[in-house]
Amino acid sequence: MLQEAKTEEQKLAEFEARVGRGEKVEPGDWMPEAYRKNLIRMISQHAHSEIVGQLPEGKWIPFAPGFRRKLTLVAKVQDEAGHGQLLYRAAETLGKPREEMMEELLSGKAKYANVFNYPTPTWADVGVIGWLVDTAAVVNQTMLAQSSYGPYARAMKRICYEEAFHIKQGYDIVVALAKGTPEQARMAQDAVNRWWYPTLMMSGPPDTMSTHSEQALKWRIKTKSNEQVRQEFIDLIVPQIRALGMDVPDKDCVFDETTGHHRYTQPDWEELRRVINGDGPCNAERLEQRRKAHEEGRWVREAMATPSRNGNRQKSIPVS
Ligand code: FAQ
Repeated sequence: MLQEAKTEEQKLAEFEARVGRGEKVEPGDWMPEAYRKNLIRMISQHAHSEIVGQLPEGKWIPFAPGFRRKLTLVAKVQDEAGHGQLLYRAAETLGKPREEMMEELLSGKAKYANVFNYPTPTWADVGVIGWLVDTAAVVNQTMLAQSSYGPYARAMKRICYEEAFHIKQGYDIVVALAKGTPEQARMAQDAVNRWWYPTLMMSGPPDTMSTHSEQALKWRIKTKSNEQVRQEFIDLIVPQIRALGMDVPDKDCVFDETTGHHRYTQPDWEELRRVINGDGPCNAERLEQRRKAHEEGRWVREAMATPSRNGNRQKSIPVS
């Protein structure tokens, strides 16, 4: 028993030494149970965010102004679906069945990014999601590309590459509006005003309120704290907003010469708590749409699971 306990201790010491040297942990490797659980929690929430994240912008596909805007928006939304697939696969390598993750999302038990529970009433929202939300996502994911868990870190590299295109498509929409008619410029400013605080909340609660950060940082699941990531995003985006002649919605957001960073007003953390626990403006609508899509896709899953005449499962969806 003592020997067994010692062996576990040795395994942990070896694991921590490996992670400390910056080596990657791979699916078959020994890992502490708490490391596995924290990763499953985070990666599955991330996967759900990509899937639900298709909805606020996806709504605008039929109304995109012109063929080229429609094409790029369709491509972006499809990319998010692909990111969800990559991330569910990464979580599966840790032993979590995909069906369980789906059930947790559809039953409302699972969390996903706060930001996708806000409405998109105008075309400017599509631009501002691509520009602001994807920039915040990329800042965080560039950090996560250094994660100690190999499959997650590798997925992040691919995802960041595609998200860089999303930022450009969002920025391009906002530039057109900001330099367009006064009404279009107002529409862009209004969208920035509405998305500012939800986007700041994306990086998670302040470090003192964060439950998982300490362990995640110790085992290099994350390599920066929530506040470091948020600050990096603000320092990057504020000059971009001002360069477009737009206002940063926080009047106290000023560059502080002594710290070399922008100061900013803290978001309403009680609002974050409410939104991620199911009580945001669009939570019910988003989950209802996901449940409907899941039901409508049932025949595809069943067709894929049905053995063909030669006894194999279908490898691709029949086209007729
Ligand atoms: N939203 O202890 P911490 C994207 C939860 S991808 C929802 O600080 P942690 C692409 C947290 O889960 C966006 N829940 O947690 C795209 C925990 O709950 P639990 C998604 C949040 O994990 C763009 C509790 O609060 N990105 O946008 C949030 O150390 C455009 C305590 O918090 C990722 O998921 C929040 N904002 O740090 C797609 C990246 N903040 O599990 C479509 C991976 C906190 O105890 C269109 N995840 N919570 O019940 C992460 O980096 C981290 O999980 C954080 C939170 C930073 C989100």
